[in-house]
Amino acid sequence: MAKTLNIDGKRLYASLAELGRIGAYTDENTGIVGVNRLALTAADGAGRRLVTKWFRAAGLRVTIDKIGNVFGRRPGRDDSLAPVMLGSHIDSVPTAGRFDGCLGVLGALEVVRVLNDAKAATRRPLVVAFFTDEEGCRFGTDMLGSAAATRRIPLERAYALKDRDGLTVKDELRKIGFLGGEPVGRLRPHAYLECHIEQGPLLRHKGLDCGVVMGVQAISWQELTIVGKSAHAGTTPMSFRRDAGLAAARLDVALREMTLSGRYGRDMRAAMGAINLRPNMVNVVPSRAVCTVDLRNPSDALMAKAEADFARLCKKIAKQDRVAISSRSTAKTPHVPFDASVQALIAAQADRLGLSHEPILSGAGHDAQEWSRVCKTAMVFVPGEYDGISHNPREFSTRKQCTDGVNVLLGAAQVLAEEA
Ligand code: HGY
Ligand code: MN
Ligand code: MN
Repeated sequence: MAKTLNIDGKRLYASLAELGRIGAYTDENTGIVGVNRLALTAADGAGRRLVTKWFRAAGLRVTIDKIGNVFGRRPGRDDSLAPVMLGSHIDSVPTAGRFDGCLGVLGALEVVRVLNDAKAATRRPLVVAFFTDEEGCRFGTDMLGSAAATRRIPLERAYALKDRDGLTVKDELRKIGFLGGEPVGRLRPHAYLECHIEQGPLLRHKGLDCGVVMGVQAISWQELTIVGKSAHAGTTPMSFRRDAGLAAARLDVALREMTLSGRYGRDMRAAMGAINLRPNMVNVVPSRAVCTVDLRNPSDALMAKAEADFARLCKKIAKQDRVAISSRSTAKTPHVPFDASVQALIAAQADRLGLSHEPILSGAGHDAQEWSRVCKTAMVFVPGEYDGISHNPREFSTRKQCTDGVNVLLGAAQVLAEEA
C-alpha cells in the first residue's frame, strides 16, 4: 500500500506563477496580466526550457521526441513495467491565463517532487510530460503533439503544417531547439492521468471541489475560404456587390442560430474565432474572407447533422451573395469516453480526501483524449473562479482548488503505479 502523502500546494502555486511570467502580457481590454505562449514561439521555447530544467532538477531523465513532446521519467522498483504517465501542455492561446495546461504539467511535477521528498518508490516508473501545441490555434489543428505520439496524425503531416506566415512546425521546432530525436508512437503507458482546470462554470456554481471527467465532447474545426470581388465601397451599387465579408458575417450569425435552435441538442456550441478579410480596407468591398468554424457537440450524430446542415448553408449563402465558399477540415475528433475504472479511482481519491465531486463531460479538448486510445485514461478537473473563465487572462483557480486537484492526481497515480 502506497504511503499517504500530500503535495506542497505553496510550491505548486509558486511554480505556476513563475511559469506564468514567461510570455506575460497586459491585456488591452482588461489591463489584467495574461499569458501568451503560442506554440513553438520564443516564449513557448522559454517556457519549455524552464519546465525541462525543473524536470531534471527533480531527478527525471528527460527525453524529447520528434514532435517536441518532452518526457521526464522516474524509475520504478520494476523499471521494466509500462509507466504511469501524468501530463498536459504548457503552450497557450494568445489571451491565456496561467493555469490552462500548466496545472497538469506542474501538478505532475509536484507529484514527483513530493514522492522524492518522501523517498517513496513506486512499483511502476512514472513519466511526467508536456505535449506540443495542444491548443492548435497557430498551426490549425489541436492536440498536435499527443496526436502524433499516438499515431492519429502522421509525423510528416504534422511537420508540414504551416502558420499564417507560412512557417512550418518542423522549422519552428528546430528554431526553439525542441526538434527531438526520440521516435514518436512507441510509448504505451500503463495509464494516463491529467489534471486540468474545468474552463467552465459548472463545478464552481455547484460548489464542488473537483470534477471526475467522463470524457471529451466531439470537436470539428474547419477553415472557410470565401471569394467575392473587390469593388469601390462608394460607387458600386449594393446589388452589384459580391461581398465576401458579408457572407462570412451571415455564416457567423447562422452558427449562433444553429446553437439556439435545439436541432443539434441543447449543448451544441459554435464559434467563428478568426475572420481575415482582404484587402481589409475601409473603402473596398472585401474580395476574400478566410474564417474558422469551431463546432462542439457531446453527440457524434448531432455533430454530423450540424456539419451537414452548415455545409448546405454555405451553399445557400454562396448563391445568395454570389461568392464562392470552400471548406477545409482542420481538426476532427469524436466524443471520447474515458476509462470507467480510472474515473472510479479518481472519485475514490476525492472521497478519501473528503472532496466533493461529480462526473463532468469536458467541453474543451485535452491531450488525454489522444492518450485514451492507447491506454486507460481519465482526468480530474479543478474549478475556476469568475465562472471558470478561460482563454482569458482572468482565468483563476485558488491555491486550495489547485492543491485539492493535484492531491487527487497524486493519490490516483500512486494506486495505478502499484498495479501489476
Ligand atoms: O480548443 C480546445 O478545446 C482546447 O483548448 N485546445
Ligand atoms: Mn488546456
Ligand atoms: Mn486551452
